[in-house]
Amino acid sequence: MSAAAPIAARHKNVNRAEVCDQNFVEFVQNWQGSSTRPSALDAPVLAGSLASVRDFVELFESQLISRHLDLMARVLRVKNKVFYTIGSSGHEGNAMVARLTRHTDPAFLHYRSGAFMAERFRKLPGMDPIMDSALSFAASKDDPASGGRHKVWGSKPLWVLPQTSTIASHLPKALGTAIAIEQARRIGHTLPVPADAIAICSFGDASANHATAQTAFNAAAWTAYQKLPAPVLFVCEDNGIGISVKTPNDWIAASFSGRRDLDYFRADGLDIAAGYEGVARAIHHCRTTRRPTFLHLRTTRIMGHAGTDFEIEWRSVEELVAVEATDPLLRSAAIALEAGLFSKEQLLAKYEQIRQKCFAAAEEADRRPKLTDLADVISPLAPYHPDAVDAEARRADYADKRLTVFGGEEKLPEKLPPRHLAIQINQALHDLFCKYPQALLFGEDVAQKGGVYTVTKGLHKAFKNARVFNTLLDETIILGLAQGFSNMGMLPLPEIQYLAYFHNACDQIRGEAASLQFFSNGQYRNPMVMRIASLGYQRGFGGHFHNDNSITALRDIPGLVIGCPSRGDDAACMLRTLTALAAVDGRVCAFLEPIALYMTKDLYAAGDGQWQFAYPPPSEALVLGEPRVYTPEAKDLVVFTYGNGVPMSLRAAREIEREKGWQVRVVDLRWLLPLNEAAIAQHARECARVLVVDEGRRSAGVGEGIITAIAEAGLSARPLKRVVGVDTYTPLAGAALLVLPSDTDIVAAARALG
Ligand SMILES: Cc1ncc(C[n+]2csc(CCOP(=O)(O)OP(=O)(O)O)c2C)c(N)n1
Ligand SMILES: [Mg+2]
Repeated sequence: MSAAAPIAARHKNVNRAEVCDQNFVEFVQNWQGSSTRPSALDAPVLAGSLASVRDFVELFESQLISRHLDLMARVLRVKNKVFYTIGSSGHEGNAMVARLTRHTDPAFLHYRSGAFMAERFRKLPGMDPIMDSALSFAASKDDPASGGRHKVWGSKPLWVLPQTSTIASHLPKALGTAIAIEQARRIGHTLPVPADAIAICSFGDASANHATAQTAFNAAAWTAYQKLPAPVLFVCEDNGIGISVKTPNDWIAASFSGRRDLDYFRADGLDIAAGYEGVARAIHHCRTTRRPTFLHLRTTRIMGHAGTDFEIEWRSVEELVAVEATDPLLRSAAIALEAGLFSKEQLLAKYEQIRQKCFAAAEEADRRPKLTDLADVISPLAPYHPDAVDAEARRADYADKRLTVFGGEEKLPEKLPPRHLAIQINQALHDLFCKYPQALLFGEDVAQKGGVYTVTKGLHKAFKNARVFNTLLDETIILGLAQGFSNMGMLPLPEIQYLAYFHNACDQIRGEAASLQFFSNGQYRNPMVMRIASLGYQRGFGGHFHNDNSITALRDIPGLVIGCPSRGDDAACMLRTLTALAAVDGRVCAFLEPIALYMTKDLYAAGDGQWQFAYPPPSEALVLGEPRVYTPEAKDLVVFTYGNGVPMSLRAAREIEREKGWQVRVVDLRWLLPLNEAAIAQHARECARVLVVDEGRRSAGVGEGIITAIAEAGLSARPLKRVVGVDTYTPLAGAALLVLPSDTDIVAAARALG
């Protein structure tokens, strides 16, 4: 039997939260060291420390608040009064980062940032860290951060933007925010924070390995390498473990201390007296040099990953005891006693007093209202003020600017002959850039080249590099930048080069951008209009990755708006509506531009020019959800479609009319999310037969939504058929057309309707 066995036996059923709690009490009770006389508030707390007595006393209190919130959560979770137990114990040194930064430095926090939060609460008068946090733990509707939607660290007045649980996903937007702070000056934009603000973002040591984290480090360094400012403070809270997987010894230092253009600092987060200087140096460096800064903060993890993690089941007791001995609160207690700031009794009394406050707040939070109404839950998700959006979309008070940009009255696009989709998107973007001085367009190859399909040609020349610029080749960063710019009040129009390449960055929209209004109870918003070159039919060219027709990954993102034009005049109007939705309601929007229609000029026959349209003057816009209906008086057959399906269906309609003598109505939905179910039902009701032409994939595509809307309207008895893409990747060359709907497929399906 090993010597450890008796210890193990003793600890078998012991609750580690109680152990840590008891450790603190016993540590203070048993403390034998001598005390010096308390020094003046401004004097170093211990000889040689950069932290003053005042700094230390307040930081220690923040640490204790954080600790007792954790302990409270463990106790009240089992009584169903608290719904979250991932704690901050062992990480309380992060309070130093809060103390040495400002409440106007936007912060994107790790879930173990309780002490940072408690300390940041000091920055504004009249705020209550304990009650506010307790309300979030209790999922109360009164939670000032998320309105009871999640346990988050967040605060509008304190510039803490609530984060999701997806580790590392907040690093790109933190970098984006830092870059936005600097970009504002270059475009004359008034920032909501001081010009010398920095963006702070904290994360764990295991998270530092994540692709999303690594791309943010790389992009920060890529920026600094070009001598461009990027004042982001990456705080790696290194506790040496991620749930149960140990980080190799010294991995964080080894991996980050020598990285080019990512300036590395380290500090001991387990010891305020010793660690304060390192934290201060890192923050000073970041603020004054405006360079990306990596602060490696030593922490430890006390009480396991979460309340559900019984470490004793997978880790030896000796190891747990050793970890618990590194508890930073024991070190803070020692400093407090050594510096004579508290007697043992005073310290224990303080400890108990904070415990009482946390429990009292939690009990009070438990009595506060919960979210009990569905409408309440989703109210911040997709705000929509139709009148204001419409007025904003039609606002055309930039006539002088457009005269300059387009080069005179006779060159205004609405005075020119009808044009095709790519040109009209380009003209609409020029108009929007005149309208919104805070609009930015960025992505891969969008600047001098004007994009792969020249859709953004001329914008860089007209609006210069500060507003139209190439990014590095990474979609996650492009979308992180977009969030950062909108966090700082700008209007980003990020471009994703191809729909296939949206998917590898999808989480930045799905998990992050689209969820911000929800998890912040509408207090924060990151409006944007993301343009994506999309869909198939490039005449057999390009293969799958340039012809991706999968809309599914976008379709179920809550709160997202998706527009998909089939013709240039609609595209121009839709872009106005989307930017208005972003500006008025803070919406995250996706604009799927059908590549194969970019240059399409003809509809029925080569040279007929029937797919070119007059440019709508800037006072025209579209109402969200409103479809375009061709032959609205037709009643024999209605075809629901969008994108490439529209010209195909119009051609097929002519054939069906000829063959069957039917009148065919074609409905271009234009808006794919939210789907206008009422309009779909109305048109289906008015027509004898229904055809759905969906160039997306069969499974979970738009067509399913259309058919569901029809069925739910009680119209399932209507003869109905769907022409839809096959569930496959798109092959190269002519074989591509085998997997996508064609004109003849549409005619054949209509024929089969009787
Ligand atoms: C993208 C993603 N993958 C997995 C998880 C599940 N998960 C939550 S925390 C965690 C470990 C994180 O460890 P670390 O970054 O060291 O932070 P710590 O909890 O140690 O502070 C994992 C795997 C997650 N939240 N997000
Ligand atoms: Mg860790």
